[in-house]
Amino acid sequence: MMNVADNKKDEQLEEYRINNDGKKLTTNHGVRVSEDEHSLKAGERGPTLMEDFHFREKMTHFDHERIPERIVHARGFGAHGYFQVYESMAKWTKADFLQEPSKKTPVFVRFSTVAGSRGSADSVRDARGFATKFYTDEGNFDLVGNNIPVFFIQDAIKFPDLVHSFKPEPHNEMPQAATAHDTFYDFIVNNTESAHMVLWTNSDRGIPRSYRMMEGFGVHTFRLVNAEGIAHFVKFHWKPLLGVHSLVWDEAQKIAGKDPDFHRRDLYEAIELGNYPEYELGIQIIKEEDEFNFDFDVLDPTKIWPEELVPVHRIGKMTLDKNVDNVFAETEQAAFHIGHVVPGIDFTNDPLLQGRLFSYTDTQLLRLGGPNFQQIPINRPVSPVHNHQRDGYHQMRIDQGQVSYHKNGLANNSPAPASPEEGGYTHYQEKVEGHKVRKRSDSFMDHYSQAKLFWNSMSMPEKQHIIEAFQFELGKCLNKEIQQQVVDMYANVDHFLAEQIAIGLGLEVPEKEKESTVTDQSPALSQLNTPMSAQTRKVAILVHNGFDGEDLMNVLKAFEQAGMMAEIVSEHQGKIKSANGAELKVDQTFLTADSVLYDAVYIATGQESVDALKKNKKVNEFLMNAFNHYKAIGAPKEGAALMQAFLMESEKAAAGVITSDNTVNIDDSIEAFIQAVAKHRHWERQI
Ligand code: HDD
Repeated sequence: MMNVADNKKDEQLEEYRINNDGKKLTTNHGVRVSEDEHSLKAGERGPTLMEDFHFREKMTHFDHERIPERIVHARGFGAHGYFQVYESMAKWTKADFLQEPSKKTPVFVRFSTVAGSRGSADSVRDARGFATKFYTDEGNFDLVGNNIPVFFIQDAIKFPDLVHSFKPEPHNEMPQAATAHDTFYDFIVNNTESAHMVLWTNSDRGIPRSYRMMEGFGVHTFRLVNAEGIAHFVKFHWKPLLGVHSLVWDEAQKIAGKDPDFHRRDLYEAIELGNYPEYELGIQIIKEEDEFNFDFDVLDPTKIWPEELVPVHRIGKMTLDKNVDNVFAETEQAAFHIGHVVPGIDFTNDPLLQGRLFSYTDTQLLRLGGPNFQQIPINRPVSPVHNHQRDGYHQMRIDQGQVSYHKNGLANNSPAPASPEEGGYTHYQEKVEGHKVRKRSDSFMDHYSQAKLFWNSMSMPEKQHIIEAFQFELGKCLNKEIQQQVVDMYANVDHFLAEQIAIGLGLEVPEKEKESTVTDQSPALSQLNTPMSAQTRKVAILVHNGFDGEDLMNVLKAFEQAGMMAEIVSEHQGKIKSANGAELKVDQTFLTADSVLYDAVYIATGQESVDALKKNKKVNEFLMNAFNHYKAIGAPKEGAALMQAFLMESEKAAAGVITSDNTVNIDDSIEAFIQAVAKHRHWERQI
């Protein structure tokens, strides 16, 4: 972890941290309280007295403890960290935090789901928010992105409609945190610019394995501007070093019940254990003069710039190394705004971006109760703030002096505007002229080509998941016409996709002629082409009394060396004994754990242990789910017997199930198992 002296934001937050250990209880006015269990009454059985200021204050504060949740991205989880650039980006931008590799810029990241309310489950099908606040020496830069590089709509004026359509339906407030309902798909078929993004949300991207294994995208085209005033179009990416990986849908649904906090727990635990999540910042650059040289409009937020066409330069790395001390104070009160930019980073005329520039401050005024939300510790920049803005609810500053206006003579015109050389922000001088119109450019009208590009780029298992996701989502729609309209809409993308959805729902298969003619692929879009690693993967070791102690010690050592995390799962908590009488502490039982909460399962060796596991119905369910969710299963020696029922199916079914006979050296099977874990899932079983 970056030490405090190294991190200006942490140093600043330290001033606000309160340690209550060993302290005396007081009111908010600092008066010590002598009693906190009984309100002040007129007689032991008498009425409570108004003069009980401690009761009144405690109750009033409690009554006011909630603030409105975010209208979107209500459920989120944040962490602190830092960012370092690999080499100076001076040729593209003058942004100070992108110049010096030795400079560590503090960051705060909040990950979120979009549709669900604050108490909803983490593993729902949805886009994920990926919002980063860089506390730079020149002020805060917020990169408020998602884990999907495109958006549903092209113009911000449609955002309230989009959100109303995916939120629970107003007449019965169902369903929670899900797009599988009529109003959402009614919106989609009537706003076909969404075709591309809906393909992404119904792909594996909609159910990430972990916030640590998820890409992030700024989505919009921004500008980088260098010291000479030369601008380039830019798109921002976050690339997780652990690769991009997802759950399977059945698993995601089960997790929503078994552990609704699955993603926040995963992030929290990883950071506590020192497995700091790392993401590289990538940029794609297009020269201003090349603006019209592509078959997409660079201002259209429903389009990607295929990486094979416009390469992603990895320019630096972000490390998340500290959990928050207080979720409400930090994560809930964090206020991101796409308009928070620093010199060297500027906007474009993307109509979605332009509208967002209004919405974010507006929403904080309500949510955080007034215009001084920038002074809340998590939002405060580490650079100095001096201006003539005054007063308002919850003003924390005591600005001194007689003068609160510009220009002034009484205070020598201070604080005074800074020249560009002194770090003053100057807007890129783009020439704009035009008629006032409520219109969209024709160059935004191709809604299907990139959806087809995405589809073409998927591997077979990924395509199968998309088909099943549509069958599920539309299967939950009550209106048959809407279902058919979605199928007809996707016939414009890919006929096979539309046909498969139609078959699953008993609908009419549309004609083939409509299908997009795009044949290109972008391999970078398939998650199977991202890094695979066993590091930080969580394994359940199923074990019972009578296990082979020596084998298990070797297994635990090997897992640790591979950077994996193991939990001992058994029938009851407390301790179990090996065949030789060695004791082992149990972490979870078959009641508290479930295979959906692990990346892989390992059956410990030892005849007595395996025999006991065999008799347990829950073990069978554990293994069946792990198998059906394509996870690596280690079942060497006696454990192989537990896998017989699954392995009889076919050779493909055996993929990722590591067995061995009793004579084999355990080390070989451990190594094979670790490699199987690194593959994330064994999709061969699907076919
Ligand atoms: Fe937004 C929150 C991302 C379009 C209006 N948005 C919000 C958050 C993220 C995004 C990650 C949560 C920030 C946090 O953790 O506090 N939003 C996006 C992306 C978009 C997008 C990637 C498209 C490229 N958003 C968008 C539009 C509008 C908004 C078009 C309105 C014109 N977004 C909001 C908001 C929120 C918000 C209502 C709710 C809470 C908040 O801002 O602070 O203002």
